[in-house]
Amino acid sequence: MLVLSSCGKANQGTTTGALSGNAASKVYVAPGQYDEFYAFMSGGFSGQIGVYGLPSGRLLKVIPIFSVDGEKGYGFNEETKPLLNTSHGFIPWDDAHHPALSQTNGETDGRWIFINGNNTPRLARIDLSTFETAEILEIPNSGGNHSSPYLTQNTEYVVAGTRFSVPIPQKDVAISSYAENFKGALSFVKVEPTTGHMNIEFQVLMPGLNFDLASSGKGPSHGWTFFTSYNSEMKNSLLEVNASQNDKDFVAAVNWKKAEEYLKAGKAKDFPANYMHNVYNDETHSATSTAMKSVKVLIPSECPGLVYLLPTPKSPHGVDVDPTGEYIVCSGKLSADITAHSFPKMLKAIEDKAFDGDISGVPIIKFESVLGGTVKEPGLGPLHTEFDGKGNAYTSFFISSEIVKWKVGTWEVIDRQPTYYSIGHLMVPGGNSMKPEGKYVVALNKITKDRYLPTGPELTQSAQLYSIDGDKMELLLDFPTIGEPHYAQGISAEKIKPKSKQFFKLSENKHPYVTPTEKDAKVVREGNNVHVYMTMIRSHFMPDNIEGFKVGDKVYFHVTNLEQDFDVPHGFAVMGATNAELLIMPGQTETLVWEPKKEGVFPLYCTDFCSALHQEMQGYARVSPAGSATALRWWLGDEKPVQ
Ligand code: K7E
Ligand code: CUA
Repeated sequence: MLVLSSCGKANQGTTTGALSGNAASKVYVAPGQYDEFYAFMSGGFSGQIGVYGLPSGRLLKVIPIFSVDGEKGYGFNEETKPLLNTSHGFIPWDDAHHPALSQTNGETDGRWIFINGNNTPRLARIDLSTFETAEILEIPNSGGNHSSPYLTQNTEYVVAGTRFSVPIPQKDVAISSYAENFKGALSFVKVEPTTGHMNIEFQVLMPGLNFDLASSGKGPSHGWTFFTSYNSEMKNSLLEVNASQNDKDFVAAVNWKKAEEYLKAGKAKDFPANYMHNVYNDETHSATSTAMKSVKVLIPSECPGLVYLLPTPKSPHGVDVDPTGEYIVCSGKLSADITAHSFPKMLKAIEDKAFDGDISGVPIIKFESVLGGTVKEPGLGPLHTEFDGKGNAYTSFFISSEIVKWKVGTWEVIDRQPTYYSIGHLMVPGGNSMKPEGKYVVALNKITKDRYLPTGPELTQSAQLYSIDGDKMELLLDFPTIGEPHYAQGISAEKIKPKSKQFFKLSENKHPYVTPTEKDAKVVREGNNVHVYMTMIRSHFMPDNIEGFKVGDKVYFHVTNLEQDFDVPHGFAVMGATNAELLIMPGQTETLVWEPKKEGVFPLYCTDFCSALHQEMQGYARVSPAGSATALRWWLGDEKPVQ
């Protein structure tokens, strides 16, 4: 029996020695020069994406998605709060594993990046012109959105397969009734081609398996999506042992083009479901939440040809379709081999009805009829595979802590390199698309041990960069990452850089509380709510002094950044606010709510060093006791107040 743990060998001498003399020059990006690639790495339990440059490994930005971020006010300002609404209420955190760049004709196009939220099942879309979260969609009938987003070759769909099967619809039942009551939903989320807006088109109601990872077909296999699963034993306790009994589990192959036919033919059932759809609008600079009430569900036993099960050895984890779309590469995490299913053989087996029974009406294809090839004993604990577009595959091995390079079709191992330590996913830029960009493979490691200076019990997470230009992989660089990187995506900088937004046009700002010029600045009381229409520009606020707030008021600072230039955000903070700062981009309006609890005079100031007179960018808010007669008045840089 294999033990799932790191070999964790402390072996620094060897690895330093393994670096060839010119490794440093291969990752050196001279001051003022740009990196060749963007790398987007999931933050795992940080709920974010870290954006790095390759080959330097320099951190460029952290994009907050499922987790609040005080640095940017994300999830604290009124405009972004709705993005984190769910049917369970406001949730300021999630666990994000798999970023997926949008694709056109099987090639990354640099428009959006999607990522899954595991814990409270969600899918997010990030706009790559602003590098900000643009949309979050909750996934109902799901528990642990792990096999997601794994989009199709023209971004027709992003998918969301449930890791934990759950009662559908949710209800109060005995956990021991797992086998009869629990089901696994595979969701297909349609992406509107111009706006990117997501919408759950349909769910496939599967037996109670644990769906783990996914990969959508390409070229000839376009129209299908493949999901690995484990726990074909359908157990609900001690899965470590109980779900490792069967020699083979399954890959579920879903024909989504067929599903579209069934939808058109009215075969889908409307299931009640509660989930939130949250969309950020670049014109109002604000997000809205919509409560959704039902989903369309397809039941495989009523829809022949919709889904098949491919037996796959030893609790498969990763599934990765190669760039030609012919092979479906599966990594049985307890297997010593890598199994590749053949898509053409699968079609033939379906035609010949080469089945080995079924589960809940889903036919099981005979293993021998679908097997395309096996990489024999390449290592221990295979997890994930990426491709380089030259016919080579790179598979990560968690237990033996290495990357193994092998040839698609001949199944021979060509090279192996150790990772430090315990690699999970790996990433080649474009390595999951039809047009991999190659050049590098990045190892995303689970354990760092002795690779960095210690920082108490928690060590940094880490990535390693290898060159794959030659026959042999070459380790070039270690660099720390934010959170726990699971999967990552890489893309040529040229596909994103020219489209990057520099500022928002003030003339297009449709925020309901925009203050377009300093002359429009004002303070308006509506009962206990006080709305401050404030502007900011180097280096002052309008108004900067305000009197007449009272204990018990709810003060809304609606702050508009009037700058119309690149890289001039201003920050806004007020003493005693129980949330975070605002960090406002040029042309944008954001709102901070302040509920003063004490009387006194409290400073407010700009938090982002914006000019030589940044320290002068400040003001005061005077708070009087509840019920006092202090008049509401404010100063627009004059001696005389407005009131
Ligand atoms: Cu293998 Cu969540 Cu993609 Cu991590 S999963 S390793
Ligand atoms: Cu504005 Cu500092």
